[in-house]
Amino acid sequence: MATADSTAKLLSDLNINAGDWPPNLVKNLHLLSPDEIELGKMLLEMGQGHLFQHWAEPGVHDDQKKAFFAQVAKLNSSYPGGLASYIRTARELLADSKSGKNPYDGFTPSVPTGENLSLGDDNFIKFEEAGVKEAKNAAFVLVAGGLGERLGYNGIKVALPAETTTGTCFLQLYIESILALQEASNRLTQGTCQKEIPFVIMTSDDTHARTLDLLESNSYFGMKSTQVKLLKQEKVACLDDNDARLALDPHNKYKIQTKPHGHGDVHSLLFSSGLLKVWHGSGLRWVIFFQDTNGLLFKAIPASLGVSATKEYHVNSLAVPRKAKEAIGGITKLTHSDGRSMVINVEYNQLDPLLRATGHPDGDVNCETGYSPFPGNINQLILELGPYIEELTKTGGAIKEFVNPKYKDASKTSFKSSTRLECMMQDYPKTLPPSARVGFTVMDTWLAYAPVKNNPEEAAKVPKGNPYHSATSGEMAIYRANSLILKKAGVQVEDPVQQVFNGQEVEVWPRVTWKPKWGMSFAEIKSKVSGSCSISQRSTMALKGRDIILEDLNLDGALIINSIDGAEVKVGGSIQNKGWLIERIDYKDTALPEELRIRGFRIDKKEQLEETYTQPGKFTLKP
Ligand code: UGB
Repeated sequence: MATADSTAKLLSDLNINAGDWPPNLVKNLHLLSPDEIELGKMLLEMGQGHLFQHWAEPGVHDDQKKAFFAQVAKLNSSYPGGLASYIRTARELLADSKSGKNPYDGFTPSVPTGENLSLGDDNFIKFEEAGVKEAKNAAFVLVAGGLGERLGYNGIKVALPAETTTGTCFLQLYIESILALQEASNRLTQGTCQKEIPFVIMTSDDTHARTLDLLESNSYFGMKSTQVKLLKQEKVACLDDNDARLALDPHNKYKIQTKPHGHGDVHSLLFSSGLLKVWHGSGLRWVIFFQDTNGLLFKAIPASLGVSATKEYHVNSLAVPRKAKEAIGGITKLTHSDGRSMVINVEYNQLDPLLRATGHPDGDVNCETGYSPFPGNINQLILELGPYIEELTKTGGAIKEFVNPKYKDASKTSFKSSTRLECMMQDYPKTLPPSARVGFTVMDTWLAYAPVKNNPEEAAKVPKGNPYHSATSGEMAIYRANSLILKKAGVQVEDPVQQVFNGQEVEVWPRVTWKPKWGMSFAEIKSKVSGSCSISQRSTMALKGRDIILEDLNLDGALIINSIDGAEVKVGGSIQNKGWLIERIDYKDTALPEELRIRGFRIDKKEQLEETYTQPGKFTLKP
């Protein structure tokens, strides 16, 4: 009786009419704290009474009832504006989706202005130098919360080897690249204080523990552990119908079903972490965002950062030439009839209809260059920190969301399975004022973009000529880029051969790799190559040290050099051995490790010349 009395008192204190509340919740009210009751009130006001329909009598499942409110509290606090705001936005977006509203209604697309760079020319070298100087004023942010369902790999993607010649995984490559940039930048600007570039990794429940473990078991790949921060994104509530009724987990009636919200979460997480203000206070000027499996990315970063600094871009999107209808978004200027305008990524499936609807009867087609005039978004962004903080202070980091329900039928009244709101980090400019300086930097695809996203079966189905975006193509792209860079620096690199692995035809160049500290910029690489050098197609070269000079080197086999900073090694002469061969393997052969199977080949290390230099000094390697 005491319970019924106290419940009645609680209800009257809270100004709640018991008749308005689900009886199952009222019965359990005395179990709840004032904060939990407030959350319950909010849920009921937002039309979520169904969540309590299955609640048991007090004394049964009480722990699960408390766990339910703990989850609601988390969902509420991790979303800008709280759950009520999430539900309101969901209703609006679901109504728009049902009515088929075009998100670009009233906007006319046009080609925006940006910078087109070509490796090694004067412009490129000028921007690259400016970028290396600026790098010590940058922070890097890797979005790595996605599991990569399309790749079907069992581990986290950043643990995958970017290439198997050295076995360097993506996370190691990224960390070593940031450290190399840090060193090059501090060296170039000869600052008295040696700045450390902060590195943030956005994880999710799917990736957090394994990312932390990868870092810890490898001593953070040489970075100070204090330089790295992990920010975990939370999932968002799933929606069962057009009224945005929250979905319950099919296996647990005291749990709201959740799904990933997308990489756009990175902005609100950075904002709420307080890091942006700390960075600003310590004089940083740029935040550079990147994705989990692009082994070429850091080849494009210095010059792109130079473009940002020189052109004072608030937002700079890295882009590659895009074939019309290719499955990457196009960077587009959108001008509204009311005068608003923005430069934004328009997803490829929306660009063609948008063009057709706005006076371009052929839609998304190539221009005289053989490419679409709209550059392809590779989702690496450079934001200027000051304006970024200003904008996030207004928005709290909330990014324009979208919803993509799979409807049961044309009436669009019910879904095949629950849906949720999603957001993308590249949609950040959508809320910017027209005065914001938004531009892009285009570089050749071979230099800047080779992600690992597709599993062998899917990659093999990609139409000929289109990128596979597989582990096979991602690794081969690294050898190709390094070979082409050396070629540009004056080395005679033999032409590639075509080979098929896992049903994908790829160019196989010499397997050339180097530690990022060997060469972060084209100018630096060029300065480390002299005389007449040549590398045959069947060769492998791994330069694992900073101060290695190639001089009159003729390589036909495998050459591996390990050296500490300060050991200056001049390598030349004719090096010939059986080398390292590429051996084809079948991805279905489960006796082999998954990270090899998904490439369709492994490296058979027959014979090599390997030298290690552990003392500072000047050395010559000339067989
Ligand atoms: N990611 C997260 O950190 N959290 C999430 O909730 C989801 C993803 P995908 P997607 O490179 O060509 C993007 O799945 O989303 C991370 C752009 O939107 O690899 O299909 C995840 O770990 C698209 O415009 O890519 O497409 C990964 O690092 C185009 O540019 C990153 O987000 C495309 O990438 C991307 O996730 C591309």
